[in-house]
Amino acid sequence: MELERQKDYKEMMLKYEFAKKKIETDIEILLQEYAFKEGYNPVEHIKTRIKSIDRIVEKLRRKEQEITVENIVKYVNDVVGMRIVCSFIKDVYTIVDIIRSTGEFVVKSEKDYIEEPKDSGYRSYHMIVLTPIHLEGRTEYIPVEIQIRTIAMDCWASLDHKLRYRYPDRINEELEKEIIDSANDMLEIDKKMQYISDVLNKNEV
Ligand code: 0O2
Repeated sequence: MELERQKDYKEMMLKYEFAKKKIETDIEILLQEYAFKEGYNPVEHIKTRIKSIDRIVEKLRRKEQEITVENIVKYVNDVVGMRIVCSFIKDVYTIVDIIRSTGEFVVKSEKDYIEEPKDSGYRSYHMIVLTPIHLEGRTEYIPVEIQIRTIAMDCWASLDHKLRYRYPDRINEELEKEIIDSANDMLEIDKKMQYISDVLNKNEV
């Protein structure tokens, strides 16, 4: 692809690589410190990725934008994406608070798809944070999308993504309803597990 040969494209992708490394380290330190202080680790696992060029192009097309480096910077906030999967619903908000309260990132936007799920049934908490990268003589702020969700929400999202990707034209109204139902089943599991965890926590005191 022509874009990939351009010097400014390569420079932009290098900055995204730096931002990925920076946020991975920062988040790991924040969460390890929390686990040490509280004696409880809310995180199951964390995954960070750089969006593939094909997915970047697809996103720009979806937004009806020309495929240029400027438009990637302007319209694609999730070139660097981090997913934090945690145990219980309350853990999601604990992690959101930890990220909000550190001075290290600037929180640009937040979307609570747990309080207000998407029509598809998708649940997750999204944050776009601006991550500082320190370059020669200057600091630049690179956006990173952080998705925070429970294991149950993550399980549903992975399967939903797989089905939609594999069968883009075969999900009819009936199957769409089944997918939404299964998202609601996952919510029930999350609520039950949260209840059990709360009861056990209370008994511990
Ligand atoms: P991929 O391949 O996962 O990266 P924006 O990103 O803000 O410009 P939008 O659509 O408003 O555009 O963002 P939104 O909805 O806040 O978040 C988009 C991302 O959330 C998606 O990224 C998915 O990762 C996830 N997501 C949103 N809705 C669904 C859903 O119904 N099912 C599943 N499985 N995931 C969802 P991408 O770029 O679309 O894809």
